[in-house]
Amino acid sequence: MSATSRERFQSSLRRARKIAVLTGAGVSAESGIPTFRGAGGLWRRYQATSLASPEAWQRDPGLVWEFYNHRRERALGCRPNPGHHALARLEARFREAGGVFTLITQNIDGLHEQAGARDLVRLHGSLWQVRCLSCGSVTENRGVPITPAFAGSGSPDPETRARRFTAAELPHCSCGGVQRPHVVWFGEALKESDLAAAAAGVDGCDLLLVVGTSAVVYPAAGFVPLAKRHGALIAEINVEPSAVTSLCDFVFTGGAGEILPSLLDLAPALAP
Ligand code: BJW
Ligand code: ZN
Repeated sequence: MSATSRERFQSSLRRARKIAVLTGAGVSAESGIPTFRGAGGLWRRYQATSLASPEAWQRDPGLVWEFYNHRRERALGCRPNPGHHALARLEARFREAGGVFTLITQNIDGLHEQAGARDLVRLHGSLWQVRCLSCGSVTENRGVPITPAFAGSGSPDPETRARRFTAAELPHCSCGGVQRPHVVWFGEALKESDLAAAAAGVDGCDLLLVVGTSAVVYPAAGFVPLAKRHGALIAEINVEPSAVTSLCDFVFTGGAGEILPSLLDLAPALAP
């Protein structure tokens, strides 16, 4: 990272009145949550659509729950890293100074919330919420295992043919309906109000930070060209180039947990 690039970025940060941040799995990598694609990514071991899809749910809901139960188990012991904390501090400081700040995340792990993020748009739902397929109610559920049948089930094997879990062993709502993870799978629509909140945050922003995302999944990735078209400066923080690197005015290469505190905390006080 050259000093010039950092200084130019920080001067843009100082002048900004409206900031949006789009985060992906990479921001949580240093907390111990695996990313989806790339080295150590989840999708290297499981086909992207084999478990996080409506088709997989239709085929074998127990296998899908085994996958999410395993991820909940892993995420339970994970804490926000310095990158999550730096973003939460920037939000607090920027708001105090009268700026508009929107954090848009594709992550479902809850680590931004744990770090103190306030104005957060969770585009792909939450690992810690379940939705009833009968009455539609969404409830917080932090239980690990998700039901006693999933205790010690570990990492699922999509190659396994035999169904391991019966319908009765899946989580159920008080109305009797089966509950599914409250997350957005491929081919499913994102919540309109979340899309509207994200679009409002990006619309007219001076600066968009794109942190730890491969930017290949839509509509989330579309917020980057949208911000660019509206004249925002774009800064990327990632360990490697993404699908939107060519649109970026600033590219900071490295781990979010290392780069974000040094980049954001050194910026002089904002004065919108
Ligand atoms: C670090 C780091 C460190 C590592 N520091 N960095 C337009 C064009 C083409 C296709 C489409 C389109 N519009 C829609 C589509 C289809 C589809 C899609 O986008 N497909 C593409 C893959 C081609 N989109 C959808 O289906 C969406 N739905 C939709 O559009 O519905 C339309 C509709 C309307 C009306 C009715 C019905 C339908 C839904 C997308 C849902 C995505 N869901 C998932 C799973 C969520 C639940 C779960 O977690 O299980 O979301 S898939 C997965 O990908 C997850 C993530 O949020 C998402 C993005 O991944 P992310 O965060 O970018 O992670 P990685 O692993 O890809 O990247 C990690 C990055 O971190 C890398 O760059 C590393 O280098 C970096 N990194 N360590 C900083 N320490
Ligand atoms: Zn119900």
